[in-house]
Parts: sequence; C-alpha cells; structure tokens
Amino acid sequence: MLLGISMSGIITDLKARTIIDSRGNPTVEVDCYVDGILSGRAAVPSGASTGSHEAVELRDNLDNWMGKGVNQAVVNVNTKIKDLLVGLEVSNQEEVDASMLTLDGTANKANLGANAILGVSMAVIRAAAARTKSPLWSYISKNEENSLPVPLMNILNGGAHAASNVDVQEFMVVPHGFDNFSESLRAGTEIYHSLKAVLKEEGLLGGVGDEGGFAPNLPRNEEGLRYLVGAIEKAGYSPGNQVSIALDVAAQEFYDGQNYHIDNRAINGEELGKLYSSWLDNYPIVSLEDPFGEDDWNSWIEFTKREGHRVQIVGDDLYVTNPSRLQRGIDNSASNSILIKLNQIGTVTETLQVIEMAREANFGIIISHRSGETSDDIIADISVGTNSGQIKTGAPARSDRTAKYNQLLRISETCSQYSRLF
Ligand code: 2PG
Ligand code: MG
Repeated sequence: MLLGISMSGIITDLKARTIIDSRGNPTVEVDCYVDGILSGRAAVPSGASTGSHEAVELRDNLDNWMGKGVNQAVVNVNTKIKDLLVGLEVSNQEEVDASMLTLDGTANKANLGANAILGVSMAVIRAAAARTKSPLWSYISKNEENSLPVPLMNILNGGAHAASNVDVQEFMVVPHGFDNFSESLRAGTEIYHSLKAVLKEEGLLGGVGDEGGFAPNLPRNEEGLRYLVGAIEKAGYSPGNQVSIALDVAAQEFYDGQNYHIDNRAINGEELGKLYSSWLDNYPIVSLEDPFGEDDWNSWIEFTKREGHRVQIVGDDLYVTNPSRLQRGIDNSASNSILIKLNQIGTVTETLQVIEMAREANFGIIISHRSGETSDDIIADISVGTNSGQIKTGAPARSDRTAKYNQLLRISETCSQYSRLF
C-alpha cells in the first residue's frame, strides 16, 4: 500500500511508437505501464533473410519509409491491444499473450502484426519482472541452476547481410574452451581484431555487414573458413580446442527450388552436403545453420543422418521458431538443433514453449538476434533464464550487437556458471 492506493500489478496503459533500427528501418517500441508507472520497455528486431513461414511483420507499404513504415502496427498497440489488455494482471504472461492471439485470429499474426504483438509481449514480461524486483533472467528461470551461454560471434558477413560476393551469410567464431563468459568474449573480440588486421594487410578490408562482421569479397566461400582459422591463430588461440567455427549458410537465399547456387556453380542438395562434409573434414566447424532450403526436408534428413554425429545442424528458416515445424523436424530427425528468434513466432509465451519442446527432444538451442536490431537486450536474459547454452548475436562491435554481450557480462556478476559445450 502506498498513500492508500493498492499496488495491484495491473496493466494500466500501453504506449507504442516508431523508432529506427540498426539498418535505419522503422520498428516498434512499446512501453508497459503497471499501476500507472512505466515498468517495462521493449523494441522489436527485424530480419533480412526471413523464412517464408515466419509470423507476419506488419509494414505499411506506403511511400514513406521506403514502404517499411510500421504505423499500423503502432496504432494496433495503442488502440485494440491496449483496450484488450488494460486491466489484466501483468504477471499473467500466458493470458496476455493468449488474449492477443485470440484478438488477432490468424495463424500467422497477420491481422495485428507479429511486430505489434511481440513488442507488447516483451514489454509485459519486462514489467512483470521489474515488479518482482528480480532480474529478467531469474524471473524467467524455473529455479534451475542457470548458466551463461557460449557466444557464436559473427565476424565475417556475407549473403543477404553484405554487399560482397560471399554466399555463406555468417562465419562465426565459437570461443568454447574458456572457464567463463567474459574470457570467451575477450577471445572472440581479440580474434575479431586479428581478422581485421589480416584483411587489412591483404587489401580486403572494406566495410562491415549488417551484423558488424567484415565483408570482404572472396574467391570461394571456403576462403572464409581459412581466414577465420588464421585469425584464431594470430590472436594466440588454438583452433578446435579453444575456439571453433560456426556457419549460418542461410542456403534458402541461393536455392532456386532445385539447385543451390554457390561458388558460381549450381549443385543439388546431395552435392552441397558433400561440400559441407569436406569443410567438416578440414576445418574445426562445430555448428552448421540452415545448410539447405527451408522446405528441402529430404536434404536436411539425409545430411543429419550422415553428419549429425559430428556437427550441430541448426534449423532457422526451417523451423522459424514454430512448434508444428519443429515437431516435423523432431519426428523426421531433420536436424539436431534449433535457432530461436522471438519475432519469428511473435510472443514470449510461444517462444518459451518452443524452447521447452526442443529441450525435451534433446535438441541444441541457440537464442538469436536478427540482422536488424535495436539496443534491446532481452535475448541475453532469455538465453540465461532458459539455460539455452548458446547465443548468437553478431560481431563484438556496433552497439546493437554489443548491447547483448554487455548485458551478459552484467548477468555474469551474479550468475557465474558457464555452459561447457563443444
Ligand atoms: C539469421 C539471422 C540472424 P536475419 O539468418 O540467422 O543472424 O539473419 O535476421 O536476416 O534472418
Ligand atoms: Mg539463420
């Protein structure tokens, strides 16, 4: 009780606005008021290599903002969603999310927009955690022993995230052989600087891609692997023992429904699988994301059967954080891991459910940013709170990426356990 007013934990207002993201595109930010006090704020990320099965990101398609305005999504929060949720208990996340799904009434959130719905869902869980005065990661946690995730750090960008000729979208370093998160982060950051020095020496240092990694033109995709190994060694670390490599091929981007166009060749799924096997033979690769197109299930199944024992095979565009697509993948052993992105499915509740489903199937779990990001760092707390073991959030450069790494450093002051993977 404060001045005779009962502090009930009720959502009293929601306020959305347009802000701009790391690529200069508009996105939705939402404030959640509880008992009249601003208690939670969240901003929604946005992808470039989006899977076609993702929930709908509502864009205005008008002349302004190059067609990418989110005014309708903002209006939806400030009118319909606000009317729906004001008066609900902020700690009842499942009811909040379920009410929005009912109001939307579509399978892919096309009506209100997944960007409107997710902004509210994230702001509400932040507000609920703030009311309990616990950090978000511990509010999410189910009283288990929580660990900091191993970072997958994207230091060389290609594909849809860069203007280069490189087909593979992300070349990441995975600093796994360290005792704690901060040492891993330091190693990954030193390797980022080593890579910069090597590329500069060879006259290959141009700009950076959307996720802060360097974006050189390379004669073949395999050269990216060679540069990463060189950068790991130059920074004084042992490739494979201390620091390994993860790739996000994002193969849908160069798949025409029949062939994959890579290294200036058109090859089928089987041949592409063989190319990956040769990379696995020659480089310390621990994780391979989206090696095939989002509906090329047969290639996924065949490759997982053949190589799943020696590498993490991660479905991103394949699963789009969607429980029915994940179920199909589990039933058919189409991969052994999943990438989790909140805005692919559109609510916190559904995201947490998909994480649990993946855990029960013994899948590896990576919580991920999008290529278009904001300073919102919720994925850091979600990765610790759900004990995902892995996080993918770009290069250790640019504030939109470092916001997440820096939040993990803060969390590590109270949660010192570290995942020992790979
Ligand atoms: C991915 C992501 C994030 P985008 O494919 O995994 O790195 O990219 O957000 O463009 O889909
Ligand atoms: Mg991906």
